[in-house]
Amino acid sequence: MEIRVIERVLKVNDELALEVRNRLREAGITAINIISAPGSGKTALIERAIPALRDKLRLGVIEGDPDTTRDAERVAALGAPVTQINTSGGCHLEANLVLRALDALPLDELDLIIIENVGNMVCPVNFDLGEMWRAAVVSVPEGHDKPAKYANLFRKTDLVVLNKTDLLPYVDFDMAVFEADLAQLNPGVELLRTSCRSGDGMAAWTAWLERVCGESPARAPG
Ligand SMILES: Nc1nc2c(ncn2[C@@H]2O[C@H](COP(=O)(O)OP(=O)(O)OP(=O)(O)O)[C@@H](O)[C@H]2O)c(=O)[nH]1
Ligand SMILES: [Mg+2]
Repeated sequence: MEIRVIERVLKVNDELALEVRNRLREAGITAINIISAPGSGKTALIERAIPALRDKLRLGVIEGDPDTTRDAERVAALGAPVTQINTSGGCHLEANLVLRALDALPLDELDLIIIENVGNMVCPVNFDLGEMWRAAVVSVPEGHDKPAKYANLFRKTDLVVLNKTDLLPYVDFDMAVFEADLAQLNPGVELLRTSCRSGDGMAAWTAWLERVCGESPARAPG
């Protein structure tokens, strides 16, 4: 019985995600869904991308959090259009929330929307938000075992960002195990090593954003 209920929720979500995707396509906008545990650096990566892309892409942001507008305030301080979704305790974003958030963004003035999901490595994975691309972020202090333990997220992502590499000297992070687990789960997945603190890998991160923006029309099936 419970399984049927969950299937129904996902079906409704998928229909609304299609509506989001169609609306974005009509507006010529690429959308990226960023998923990670709380505190991995999702907002920090967005903060780094905003000034770097300023003269190249028109970037808007949808922030998802259970409570507060703090992430939206960080993004707005850098001058990017942003809207905050509060899930009131909910552990993931759903397409109906994103659909409403689109109404609060100037779609005709944007090329790219980054959707920052609620900090959680499990719940957001099964909910299509209408995005064209997914990025999974994991940070060094969380440990090298995260891909293996949260396999579903790492199987279903286009990009993996390993953030906080500036902390590598201070924690026991086995890069070989991390890379081997990732290769097994998602062969050939792109991996970026970044530090929002030192700036390492930031050029590759913003280059990835630019590249997927260019590739999205070809990728999106009718
Ligand atoms: N040392 C270090 N700290 C970082 C780095 N990236 C982010 N942080 C810090 O990590 C903390 C969390 O960063 P956020 O960007 O807020 O993380 P988040 O994933 O958006 O967190 P939630 O929205 O709560 O899920 C902040 O104190 C950041 O300054 C990094 O590369 N190195
Ligand atoms: Mg955040």
